Amino acid sequence: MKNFHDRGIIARYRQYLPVTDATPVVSLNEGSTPLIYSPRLSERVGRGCEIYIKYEGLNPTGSFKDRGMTMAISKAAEEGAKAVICASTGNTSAAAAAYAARAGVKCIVLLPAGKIAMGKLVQAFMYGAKVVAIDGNFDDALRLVREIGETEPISIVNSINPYRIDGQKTASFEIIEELGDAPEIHILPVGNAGNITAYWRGYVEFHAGNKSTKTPKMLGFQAAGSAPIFHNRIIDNPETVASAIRIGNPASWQLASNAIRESQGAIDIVTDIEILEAQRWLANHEGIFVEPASAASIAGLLKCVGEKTGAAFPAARFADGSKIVCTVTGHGLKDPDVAREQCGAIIPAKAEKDEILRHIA
Ligand code: AN7
Repeated sequence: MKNFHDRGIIARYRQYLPVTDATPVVSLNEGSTPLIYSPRLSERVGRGCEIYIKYEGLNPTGSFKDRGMTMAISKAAEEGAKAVICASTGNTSAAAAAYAARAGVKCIVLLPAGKIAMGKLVQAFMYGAKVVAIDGNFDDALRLVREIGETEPISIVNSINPYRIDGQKTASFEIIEELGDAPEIHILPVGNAGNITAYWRGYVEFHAGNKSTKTPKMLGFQAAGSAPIFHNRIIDNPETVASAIRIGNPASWQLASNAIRESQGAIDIVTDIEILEAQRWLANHEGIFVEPASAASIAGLLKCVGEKTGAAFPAARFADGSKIVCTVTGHGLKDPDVAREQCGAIIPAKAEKDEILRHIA
């Protein structure tokens, strides 16, 4: 049998991950995503700063969750699990369903009814998961998953599963290898707060291993209507157009707070209007289409740069010539409905050259 696992994050970073020869590697060649230089964002920030976009939408299921899921499902398979379960705002369930399909284990996903972007919902079905939509939000779904995990022989693959964070930290390794060092600043959207925790762990590990000379300041952005860490209290009814980060009681709250504090970074908020503007701006100006939650990192950078925005980390604190990485976590095609609402009118025309030329003049 051919071994196709020479790609994927477990193959690339095996020595930094808790796997052994007994671990069956369940991979879809995730990771090694592009780090794209953004000339227009660099221009907007100015003072010689260089802005890079880590485009995680190019993972196999279209989001960064694949990095954690290759680990979580490989370990579940090693432990002989017959079924896995997760709560999700959509991307975790898509990744869990895909990797479970590949491992040949049953997958159950608990979703907040009516609050999952269409692309993610159809992914869970197509990969063959059992899809349960609860009459509640993500936080309710995660509580139920914890309760089910206590009594049933089903492995939990939410980021309370430590292997998830281990897999996701590999994005930092890639960035350090590509830039030749860690950036000065790293900006991320924050929902359940696992990813900012994971990136920080990756940066700290490579710094400790002398693979970088510094660690970045971690800047996290929550949606204004779903900002428990920013407000330092549980949000009972979180709301935002960025359904992926519609979370009121993040599982990795404390770890994320530690990452932000230890890195001398900051947590801040962006409004839905700022998120959608950033989403359109990035697609229009750099040709990078991301889902709304992902655009929170771009909206966040623009908030830092803007005047009188009250940013928690204003750009005056960026050192001249800083390298700044913004992670964009999921592909724009995940949420066609929110994107469609922002599109202009389609131009109807007869199939005639002259008429078309009149319309496009
Ligand atoms: C596109 O899929 O929580 O702060 O259940 O899908 O690590 O939670 C998704 C989160 C950012 C936030 N961007 O990351 C889920 C889920 C996108 C996301 C986040 C998510 P975390």
